[in-house]
Amino acid sequence: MFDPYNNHTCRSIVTLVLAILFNSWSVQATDGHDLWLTQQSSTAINVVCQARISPTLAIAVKELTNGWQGPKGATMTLKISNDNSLKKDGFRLNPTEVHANTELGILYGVYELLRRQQTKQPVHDIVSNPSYMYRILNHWDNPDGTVERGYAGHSIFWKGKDHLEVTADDKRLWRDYARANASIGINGAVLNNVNASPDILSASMLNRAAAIAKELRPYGIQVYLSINFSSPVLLGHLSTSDPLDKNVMAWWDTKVREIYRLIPDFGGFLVKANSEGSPGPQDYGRTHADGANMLADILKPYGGLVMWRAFVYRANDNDRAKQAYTEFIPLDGQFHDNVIIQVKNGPIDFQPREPFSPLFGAMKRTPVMPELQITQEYLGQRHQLVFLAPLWKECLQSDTYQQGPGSTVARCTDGSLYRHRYSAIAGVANIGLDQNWCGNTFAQANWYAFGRLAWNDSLSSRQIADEWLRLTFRSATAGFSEEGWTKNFLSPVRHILLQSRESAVSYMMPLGLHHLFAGNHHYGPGPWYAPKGVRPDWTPPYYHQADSAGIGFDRSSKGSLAVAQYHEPLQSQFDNPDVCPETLLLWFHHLPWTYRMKNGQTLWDELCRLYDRGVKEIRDDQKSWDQVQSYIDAARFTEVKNELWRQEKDAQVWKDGCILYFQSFSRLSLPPDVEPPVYKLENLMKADMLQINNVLPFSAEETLRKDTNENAQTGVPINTYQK
Ligand code: BDP
Repeated sequence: MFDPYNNHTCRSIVTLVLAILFNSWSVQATDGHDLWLTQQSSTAINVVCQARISPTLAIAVKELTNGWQGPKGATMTLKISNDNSLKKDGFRLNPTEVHANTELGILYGVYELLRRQQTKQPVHDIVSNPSYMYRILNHWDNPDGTVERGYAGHSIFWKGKDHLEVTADDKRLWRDYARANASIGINGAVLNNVNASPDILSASMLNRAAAIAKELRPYGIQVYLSINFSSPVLLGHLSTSDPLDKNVMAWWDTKVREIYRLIPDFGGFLVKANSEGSPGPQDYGRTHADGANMLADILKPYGGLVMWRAFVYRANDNDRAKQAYTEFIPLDGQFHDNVIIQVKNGPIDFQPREPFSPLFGAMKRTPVMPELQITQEYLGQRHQLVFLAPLWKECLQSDTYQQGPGSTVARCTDGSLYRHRYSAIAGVANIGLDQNWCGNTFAQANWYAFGRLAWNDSLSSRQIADEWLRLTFRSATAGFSEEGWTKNFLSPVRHILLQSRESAVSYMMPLGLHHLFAGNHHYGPGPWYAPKGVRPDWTPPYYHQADSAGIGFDRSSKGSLAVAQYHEPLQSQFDNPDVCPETLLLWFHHLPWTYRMKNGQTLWDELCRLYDRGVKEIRDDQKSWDQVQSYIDAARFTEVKNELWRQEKDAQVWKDGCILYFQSFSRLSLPPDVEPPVYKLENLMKADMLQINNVLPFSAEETLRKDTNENAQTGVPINTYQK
């Protein structure tokens, strides 16, 4: 007789059906568009607003009314005050009152109050001031609607020159975007790519920028534009863009007037100049300071800023990591006071791990703003779960020693140590037209983390992860007990988040290795990648320097001398492999394969073990994720499950590609506890590393070869294999 409980397949089906039913009854599905703003409330509240209701205050009242989780029928007073313990956007909060010196301060206070209610944190006499005055997203969006290094669909702002009309849908989307930003304290958006098209300053594009600004304004988001330094030539048809030329200045003057007529609270310009082939003042024998100051002087009467990027490097220099410092330090003190120098967190380029840029703290007479990358260009893009708060915290907490111990990057840039007029921080956005904005559910956590850290750079990664997880997932599981949810969902998923960046470093570039990508897509591994004609500093061998003697870039006093750009005691520490942090060892040193690590292992064995550990950690994540199935809706569960499946495969390719390639130099065998590779180096080297999914492991290759032979007549192409 058929006995369902003795039949394995049947038992699985019964379990699956029960799981689906249980899941669909108890967990509400969502498409992720609401981000971390998922809570709705039906608890009544009276809001007393002691100020004239403006669009911003109307939003504050609406948010409070819709999201209130406190006692039923409570009264909350919103009040403009004159409190000198509060900075411009700061607020004071207690269970019955939010007060601030500005309307925006009140809005931020309301969002904080609701966040505290939803994340079960106490609300009593809280004073909160932002760490940075300007908390800005940089969108690398092009006027044609594409997004450079964007992995979440097309631009939310631009659709091409022939689609500049503003629709009701556009406006709704921009308001949703503004609301999400305001809820985490972001107050600025650069609307276009740093590789700026001159068209952005055309009258028709400016009109659209003005329409965007109009929707963002009530939420306190100022708009900025990236400009092309050659705009006077390219758009204005002048014969030069020399910043000291009178006609050029007059052109910019007229353009800036036009912008402020359309956008009275326009924030200013972001400029990438003389970097990666972009035009700049050096094309005319002028300095970065000449270029930045010319624009700054024109913007100054309107209160506008110039954010001038220090991401500069030339081909054929002996060490790309040194160049920004070399070019900018001599200019310290020459910039006018509405110029801020925007510096990427590391000296090279948003790698999984870099030391902090030596410009932080070293530029003392010019404000410097950190530029972080939210879009995961070098960290698995939309396909890998990597929570970036730990990476950013590592940079912000690094001690530069520039003003004695405790001179962290955060304190050198947020106004605590250097009293400049302005302080700012930027994050390269991961936002696009995808329904959930960011390409995958967990990428939203990085947008959230950037905003929270820009507001409070002393928050821990764990605090941010906890908040985000609660805000994003808890309301859909109202039927689950607090205890069960915390134990079975919050803690394991928090662990996945907090470990994810270190896992990515392990399976991609441990021990200070960097830029090992197989080409400009910056996705899969290619330590071997060095096609003829490509600039050396755009190829991995320039960075890893592997040879039969060892591996790593010698930036010590015997090498490129990059260590000299750091303040003591870091300079001596980085210079000596015995005391250099092992996480940065191969960033600063070229060491023998048999070099002894602190744990007694050889460098080679340690490298292999770290690659191996990275892969295993993703497998652990997969197991943990499977356990949380009943706490999340089926769509998001499956989405993350699939991505983790892919991430494990990617990690394996990274591990095998790097270990096998480096082994061709080390000639050493893998330690016995490291799992042997499943790919062949020759196949990895031939494969398209943007499509890691198409690379075949050994066993699949064998099967395929057999199949293809058998099906020789049908002509099945080799790449039709599907796992
Ligand atoms: C690199 C990106 C490139 C950007 C550049 C920049 O690959 O697309 O234009 O940074 O920040 O990491 O200017």
